[in-house]
Amino acid sequence: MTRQGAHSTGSADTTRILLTGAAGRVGTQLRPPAARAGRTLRLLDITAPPAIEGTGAEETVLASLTDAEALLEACRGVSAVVHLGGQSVESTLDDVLDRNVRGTLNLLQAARLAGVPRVVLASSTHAVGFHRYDGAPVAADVPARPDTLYGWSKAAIESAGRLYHDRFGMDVICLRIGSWFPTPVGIRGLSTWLSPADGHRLVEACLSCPDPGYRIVWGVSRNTRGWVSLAEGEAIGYHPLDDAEQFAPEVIRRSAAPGPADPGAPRLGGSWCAVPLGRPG
Ligand code: 15L
Repeated sequence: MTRQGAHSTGSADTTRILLTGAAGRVGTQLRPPAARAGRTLRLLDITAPPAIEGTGAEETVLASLTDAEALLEACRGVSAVVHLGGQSVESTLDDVLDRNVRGTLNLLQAARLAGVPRVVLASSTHAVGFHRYDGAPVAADVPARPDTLYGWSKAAIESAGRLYHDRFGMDVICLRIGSWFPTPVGIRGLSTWLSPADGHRLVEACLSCPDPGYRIVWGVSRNTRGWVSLAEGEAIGYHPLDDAEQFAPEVIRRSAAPGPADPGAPRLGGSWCAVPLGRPG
């Protein structure tokens, strides 16, 4: 393995973290719990992150993932990057290429040049959305089976992380995030939910575990109806505590009865497997 610019530390330095997509829904949820004494969050987004309560030391960088110079400056002096930025739903090929594929490659390159040893990448269930749950938890190492152009771009992001790990020894953890919302959305959400508290637990595990190397880890809570393996997350110290089941009666009451569209084992991507490809969501 060649180590240039970035290297695996084995340590768990979390004093200055670059958070991309910091003005987004998940980034905003993460800021207060990620605050801690002795840590500075460097928030990067194209729009100013909102002022919210409960945050700690923060710095703001207004920059696009397409701006390689700005990304390099943003990566200087940080101990890790948590990359949430980019396109978060289905969109045109240009959108997913620019915001997710090029944006992530730009960020990985900036992190490498700045000597950042660890990068956490937000991937998604939709990178493997065509896999079915047949009763056995789906492992994190199943091959890519994207359900959308967006999902394909997330598979590309995982693969870009692998490239930077193999070439430069950077620690890269890809989070196959399920559905990170305050409460589960719809019947599928009872299986794919990631509570905000567990999302924070997951990110902290990624930041603090020693020598992760390259990994893909599912980002879901400990859902009674869960479809995916928690073993890969537990191996890095992610022990989810929440379960969507507490919301099941209400979710089921509000949801229409399941139709005949997907009569067999459910596909992980749910209805995303049938959305028009490339149509902005
Ligand atoms: C995702 O990847 C999306 O970013 C998010 O908005 C949710 O829709 C989630 O997947 C999901 O599958 O629920």
